Amino acid sequence: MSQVTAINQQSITDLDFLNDVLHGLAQQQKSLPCKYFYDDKGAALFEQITSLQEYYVTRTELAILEDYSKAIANRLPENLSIIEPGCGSGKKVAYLLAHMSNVKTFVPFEISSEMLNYSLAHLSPLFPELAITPLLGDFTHSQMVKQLTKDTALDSQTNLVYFPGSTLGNFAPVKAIEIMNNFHRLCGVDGYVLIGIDLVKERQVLLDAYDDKAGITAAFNKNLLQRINNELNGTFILDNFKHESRFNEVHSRIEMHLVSKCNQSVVINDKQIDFVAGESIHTENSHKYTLESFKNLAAQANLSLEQTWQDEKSYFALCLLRP
Ligand code: AVI
Repeated sequence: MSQVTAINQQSITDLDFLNDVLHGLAQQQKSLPCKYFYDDKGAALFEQITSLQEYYVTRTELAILEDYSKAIANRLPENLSIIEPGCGSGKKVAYLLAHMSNVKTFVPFEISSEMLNYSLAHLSPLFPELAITPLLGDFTHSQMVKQLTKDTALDSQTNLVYFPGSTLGNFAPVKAIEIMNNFHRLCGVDGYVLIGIDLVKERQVLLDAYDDKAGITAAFNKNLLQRINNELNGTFILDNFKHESRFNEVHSRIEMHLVSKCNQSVVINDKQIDFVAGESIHTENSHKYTLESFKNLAAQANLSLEQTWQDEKSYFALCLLRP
C-alpha cells in the first residue's frame, strides 16, 4: 500500500491560530475563521452533523452520486488522473472510481496526514489496481498548489479535479474564484473540474440545516471557543454564548454566529476582549448558489459550466466545468 509522503508539508501552527483569533476578535464585527472548527472534537461533531435529519446536504449529494456516477463517468475520457483537494475519507470518490476504467492515478490532496492515511486505507482494498499518489498540503494556498503541481508533474497531464461536499461555499467569492483558478491550473488545458454546490432553497430549510433540534450544530460552533480555551489559554464561558444561524439575503449565504448573552470580558493569552450583550462572533459563511450565480463565479476563473446533475428537489448540484 502507498504511504503518505510529505511532498511539501505545511501545518497550521499555534502562532497562526493565535494571530488569526486575535485579529478576528479585534474587528468591528468580531469573527473567527471557520477552518479552526476541525480539531478532533470538531471533526467528530461535523461527522454527526452529516447524518442529521435537518442537514440535507450530505445525504442529497450521496444520492446524486448513487444515481448519476455512471453518467458522470461516461462523460469523462479514459486515462485521466483524478485529484481530490480536501479528500477527507475518500468515500465520495469511490462512487466515481467504481464506474471509471483506466484511471491513471488518484491523487488525494489533504492538509491532514491522518486523513490521507485514512483515505488510502479505505480505497486501496476497494481498488487494488489503482495507483494512489497522496499529496500533503493546503489547496487553498495558491503558491503551494503551483509548487506541488510542478514537483509532481501534474501540470503536464489531463486531470479531473474533484471537489464535492459544498466546501467551496465556505469561502467568500474572491477566495472561491482563487481556488477555482487553482483547479483550472491543476486540471490542465484539456481537463475537467467537478464541483459540488449547495443550491438556494426555502429559507427555513436552510436555517434548520444549520440549527438542528438536537443542538449538534450549536455544539460544533461553540467547540471553537473550547478549542481557544484549550490551545490558547482562553477564558470563554461557553454557556455565555448562544448559537445562531442567519440567512444573509444580500450575499446569499447562511452565516453562523455566537451571540454574547451578557456584557462580559474574555482573556486570550493575556489579551482582554470585551463583549456587550447581543454582540456576535461571526464564525462561518456557507454560500448558496443558483446555477446562474455559480456559472458566473466559475467564469471568473475561466471555467465554463458544461453539465449539472441534481436531485429531484434541486437542493444540490454536481457541476462539470472545463477550461
Ligand atoms: C463543510 N461545510 C461544507 C459545511 C457547510 O454546510 O457549510 C460546514 C457546516 N457548518 C455547519 N454545518 C455544516
